[in-house]
Amino acid sequence: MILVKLGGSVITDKSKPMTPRMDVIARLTQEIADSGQQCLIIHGAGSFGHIKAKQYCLKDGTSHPEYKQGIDEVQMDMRKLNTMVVDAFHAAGMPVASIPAGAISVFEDGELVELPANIFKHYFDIGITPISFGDVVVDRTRGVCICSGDDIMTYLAKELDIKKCIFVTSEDGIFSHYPPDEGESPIPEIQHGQDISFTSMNTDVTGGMERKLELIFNITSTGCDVTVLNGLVPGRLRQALDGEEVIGTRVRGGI
Ligand code: IP8
Repeated sequence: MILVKLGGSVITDKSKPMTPRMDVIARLTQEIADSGQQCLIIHGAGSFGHIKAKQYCLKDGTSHPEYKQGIDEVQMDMRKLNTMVVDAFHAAGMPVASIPAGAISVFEDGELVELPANIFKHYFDIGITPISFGDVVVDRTRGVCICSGDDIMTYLAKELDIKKCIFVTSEDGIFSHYPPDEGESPIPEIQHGQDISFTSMNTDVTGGMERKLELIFNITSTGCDVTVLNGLVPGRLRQALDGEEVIGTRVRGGI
């Protein structure tokens, strides 16, 4: 079982509200279908989630005067993006089951505490690819908060004892400084827990690369290997799914 995250910066144009990259979505879903690997898919929000989530301060709960409208809009926008991803899987000949985090997960003060992993496992066992995504979710402390696709990845990797995770991003891998220099190669391999001092980074509502590496270390702590690669380059996801060496950053699982 391979856990794959299709990052929001790959499947959407993050600089333009509600702008999907339909060609990239179609190609990545086809690469997954062609690999023949049984995967669990999570996707990010990109310009369908982060802009309004920030506008309505949904990460911090219900403090914004128009938070109800915010919850409604962001959940609806995320379902629109999810439908596009689901349609692309169908076009690639893969049956999928959409499982919105907002419908089944519970947070406490910004931490994911409940997500019925058995539902994902059940669909997987009967040959249907489960697909979830970053969402607005209930939070017992804050009222609501934002669940990142990365939170779902971390939770499921632990609960389902996953051995391989792939983060499909819009960059070649993890770099120690951002933005990377023209033609610079990513750090090819990072050991679990290795200290990387980032010199600058892009941030969005769920944090930047530093937070991502923290989450990745959470995953690798269970012995799972993580690969971060560039999904804008055709074939790289397929290579990683086939177990081939690929340009990217590999974070070794360590127990
Ligand atoms: O793009 C964020 O998910 P991510 C979800 O995986 C929302 O961080 C709704 C902003």
